[in-house]
Amino acid sequence: MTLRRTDVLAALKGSGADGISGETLARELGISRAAVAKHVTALRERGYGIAANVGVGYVLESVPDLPLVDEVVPLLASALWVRIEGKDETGSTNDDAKALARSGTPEGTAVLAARQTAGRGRLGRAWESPSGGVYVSVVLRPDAPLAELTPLPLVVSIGVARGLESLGFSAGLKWPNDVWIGDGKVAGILLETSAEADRAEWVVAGAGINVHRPQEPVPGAAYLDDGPASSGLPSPGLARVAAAVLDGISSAYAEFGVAGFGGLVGEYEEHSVLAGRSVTVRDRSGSMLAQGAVEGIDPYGRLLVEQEGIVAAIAAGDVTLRPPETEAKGA
Ligand code: BT5
Repeated sequence: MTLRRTDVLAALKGSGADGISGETLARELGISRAAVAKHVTALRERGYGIAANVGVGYVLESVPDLPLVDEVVPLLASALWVRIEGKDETGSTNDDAKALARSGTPEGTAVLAARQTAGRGRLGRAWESPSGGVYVSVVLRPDAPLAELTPLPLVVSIGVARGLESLGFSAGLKWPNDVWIGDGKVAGILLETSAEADRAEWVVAGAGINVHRPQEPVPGAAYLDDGPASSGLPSPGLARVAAAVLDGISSAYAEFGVAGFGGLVGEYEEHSVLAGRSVTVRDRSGSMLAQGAVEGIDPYGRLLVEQEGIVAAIAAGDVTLRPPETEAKGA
């Protein structure tokens, strides 16, 4: 959104139910009345409800429930976020953030979208990205050897979980990169990195968060809308979710920078939905890496699975929970 449009919006918000005349707006912002009218039209096109009342002027009546930059930025507490781009629709915010990263955008750049047409998960899988969710990708430039960055997806997951907890939700973590609410996946995280020699040039971390339950929900998915009913909280708007998640990522990333994953592994384990569970872990081709009981996570972010008295430390893979009856039989 252009600066002037942002200024018009801020003035409308500031005037509240009293409203503000086009003439006053034009004078205060040093622009023509025609320019004011143009910005008001553009804001309406973005979903803002703005009435034009005779004798009063413009009155802001409603703000759209969208992760718009102008709604998210005022809610952010962290100073990490120096540049935020917003889109109604895009292919993948990870692709947009990667393009910005390649062109030298600073650490702390974020790209937000209200929906994606080609949202991606890991290993070429799709991420369903209809309206009603938050899709955000951030550019990080960690100053560390690549080998130390393997736990970064777990760090970002902790950040997303912190964000959701700050809104009153109880979030669980499923290794390596899922955030759960109850029995379902509410958010997924996708990291993509470019390295030179053994140092990361940039890392793009994308998170998709399900907020409003769509008409065709993804099987096995959770939506934040489902959570508050039991907790008595109102469903948060998309801008609040986006800001909370960005601030959560920033806080976990800052701690990772100071103390490494060793400082966060306890928090990961406390939230792990896999603790003590019987699981099967497969690699990208579907071959089984391990089957057994989850012992925990090590300080490198690897999943520890005990099978027949031997503990395997697994750096990457897909985990399926074995049904409780299988666990009981195996026990
Ligand atoms: C992930 O992959 O969970 C990473 C998802 C990352 C999405 C964000 S959105 C912003 C940024 N831009 C992108 O293009 N991507 C990132 P993975 O662990 O591979 O899980 C993918 C699987 O989750 C799919 O195969 C489905 O089974 C399931 N799935 C797809 N859409 C879902 C949704 N909206 N909610 C829950 N599960 C979903």
